[in-house]
Amino acid sequence: MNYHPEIKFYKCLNDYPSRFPLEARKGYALIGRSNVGKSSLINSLANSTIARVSNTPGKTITINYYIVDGNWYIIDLPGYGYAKRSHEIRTRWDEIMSRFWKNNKTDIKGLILIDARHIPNKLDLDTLMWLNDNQISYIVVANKTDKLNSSENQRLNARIRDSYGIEENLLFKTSMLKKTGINELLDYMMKSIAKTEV
Ligand SMILES: Nc1nc2c(ncn2[C@@H]2O[C@H](COP(=O)(O)OP(=O)(O)OP(=O)(O)O)[C@@H](O)[C@H]2O)c(=O)[nH]1
Ligand SMILES: [Mg+2]
Repeated sequence: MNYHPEIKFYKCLNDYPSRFPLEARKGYALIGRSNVGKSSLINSLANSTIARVSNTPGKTITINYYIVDGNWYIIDLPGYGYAKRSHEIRTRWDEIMSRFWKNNKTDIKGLILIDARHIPNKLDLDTLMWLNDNQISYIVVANKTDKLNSSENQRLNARIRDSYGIEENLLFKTSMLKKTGINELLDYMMKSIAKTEV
């Protein structure tokens, strides 16, 4: 499959859920550490440069909504865990995230994007636990697989399955650099959105 949906920038929000758009009812929100490739993923899915990619971690500090084929969202959430951010910004990030999920009357699933090279740290595990506690369903996408050698690549599935406790069918491996794994991921997302009833 080499289908690319029409993905358009929809809205940028930097504040509270009273202003969160509710026009479309479903979607995926990208959750991940800064610099893991969230914006790159949006560009790869769209096959065009619509999201800003940067070498400066923490660039995306707003909530960016993209609308896919006119009826569901991909939401680029601010990357978490950028060490240089102040405590105050970090607290605000937590608050925005918890309001985002709690007040969203739409059916938004999580797409946890991780760096394939790294094992989860406390922040990752806390985020995971928070999603579980709040019954938000999610998939895990291990990106930057181009940075792994072949034996690391072979061990990747088992490593992620063990550290994230996720079923294999909810685990995807991608490289935005080499453009691998994107079709499989997109295919899954489109099917799961089609099945979502809201
Ligand atoms: N080698 C490699 N580099 C990647 C890949 N995906 C993204 N990058 C690079 O990683 C850097 C960060 O990418 P972004 O897409 O801006 O990451 P982000 O998660 O949106 O970052 P924030 O918005 O800061 O949270 C950029 O230099 C990308 O080119 C990949 O699969 N392989
Ligand atoms: Mg970004």
